[in-house]
Amino acid sequence: MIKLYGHEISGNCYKVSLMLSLLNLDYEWVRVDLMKGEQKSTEYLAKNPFGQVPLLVDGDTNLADAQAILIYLARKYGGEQWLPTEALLMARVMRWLSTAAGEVRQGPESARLFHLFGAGTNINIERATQKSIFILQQIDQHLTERYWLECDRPTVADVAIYPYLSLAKDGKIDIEPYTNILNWMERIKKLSGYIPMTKNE
Ligand SMILES: N[C@@H](CCC(=O)N[C@@H](CS)C(=O)NCC(=O)O)C(=O)O
Repeated sequence: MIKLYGHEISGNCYKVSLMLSLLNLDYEWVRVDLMKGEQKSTEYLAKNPFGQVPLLVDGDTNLADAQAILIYLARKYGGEQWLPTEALLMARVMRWLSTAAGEVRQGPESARLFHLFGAGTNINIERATQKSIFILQQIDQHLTERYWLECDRPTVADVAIYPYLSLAKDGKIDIEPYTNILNWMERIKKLSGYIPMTKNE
């Protein structure tokens, strides 16, 4: 059975558990206690030398990084639905995975980390807030005439971007002005197999 090593507070782990659930795949949740530093234990570093969650183990396959795991799951178990193979569509979907690991991480993800764990995180909260506003405006604008980030259906792009936007309030980022994002998040919540983040607790 697939194993997901993760922690319930992590939006990156939520990306993966959400994808697994949307694909209707059974998996075992293996809790890695980030507060106790279990991700830096010798045993865990042997599985993921980066010392981070999420980590997916599927048979002999051992894969770290939420975005990489989404690609793996979509291609291996999701057919064409979640990750198109046509050159331009695939590139457009991949662009959102980069945005998740780039602008969204520097914005809402960092703001959340700061407000959950405080100044010890060395995060510049003014900068993270500014970056949050920038990327929320961009995504809201992008969604003006779209139901999904790309294609005419949900893809890994939506799964990669959704978690930290839905958690933006933890970072004291006001999402209310972004009506297109709010409507898009409601559509995601209605997908068959959708689970809230708390399912990991
Ligand atoms: N690029 C990685 C980043 C993963 C990451 O930052 N994981 C955090 C939790 S969200 C973590 O493990 N932090 C603990 C640490 O770095 O010690 C991904 O997208 O999965």
